[in-house]
Amino acid sequence: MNRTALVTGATAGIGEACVRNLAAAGWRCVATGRRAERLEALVAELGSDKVHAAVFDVRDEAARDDALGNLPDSFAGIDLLLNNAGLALGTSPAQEASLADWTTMIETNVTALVSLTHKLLPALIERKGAVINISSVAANYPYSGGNVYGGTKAFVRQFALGLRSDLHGTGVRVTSIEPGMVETEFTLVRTGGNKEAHERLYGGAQPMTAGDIADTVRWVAELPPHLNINTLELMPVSQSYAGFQVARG
Ligand code: NDP
Ligand code: 8X3
Repeated sequence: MNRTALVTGATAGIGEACVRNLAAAGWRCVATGRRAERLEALVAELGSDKVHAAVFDVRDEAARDDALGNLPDSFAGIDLLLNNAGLALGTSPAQEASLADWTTMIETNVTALVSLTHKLLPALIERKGAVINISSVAANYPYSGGNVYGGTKAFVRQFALGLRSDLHGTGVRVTSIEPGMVETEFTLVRTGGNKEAHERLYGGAQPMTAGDIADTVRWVAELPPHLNINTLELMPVSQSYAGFQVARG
């Protein structure tokens, strides 16, 4: 097997687990993120023949183009774009939320994802490759404090479905994966490093692991070429839907 994946947000959580999983299955991985030391540690651990570190902020198109324009030959043909880099910032209701946080989420989860996908589409079409977007259950079920984060993830899901229509007949596969609660650095990032909030959310809940999502990503990526998973939503057994709210008075 001689395929290459570009995994955004590979310095932690789901992206890092996907690189480990795909590399173990024989994929080459271009692992991206801002924290160079973490990417270098992955390369040192998994081997420079399997993993190439591309350090950039996904919002910085010039840095991205520089990093991706200088890939070693063996990593240059991308067969799978895994759009994973993303974040939530804040849990406040919209009327108390920070506009700067909203802008950061939109720029990272939406604008950068769209831009990278646009850049890679011609090559993906040429190679009959695949795009996997990491959306979220927050795309499908609104919750208080989810406001713009949920909005960005709904975009990520709908963009995948639209791409699938546009790419009809090209052989390129597109999937939206929509996980519920996964224990990663996500809540630390969302709360500005609040370890208690992290413990409160995941403690005793048996959340999904990043490895669970990586297994799913690899399964989707390695399906026979005539099969496309359009959307795939998954949750831990301990998580389910809540009811509607009613304000009285
Ligand atoms: P982590 O915080 O553990 O990892 C996030 C990754 O995204 C890091 O590698 C980080 O790299 C990268 N990233 C964030 N901002 C940027 C940026 N501006 N430029 C480059 N890379 C960036 O969280 P998860 O692994 O949980 O999150 C991965 C994806 O999964 C996200 O899109 C998230 O929305 C989604 N998701 C998460 C769920 C969960 O419960 N954890 C559930 C559903 C979806 P670095 O900081 O080094 O740049
Ligand atoms: C992350 C899952 O439920 O915290 O996308 O929004 S949730």
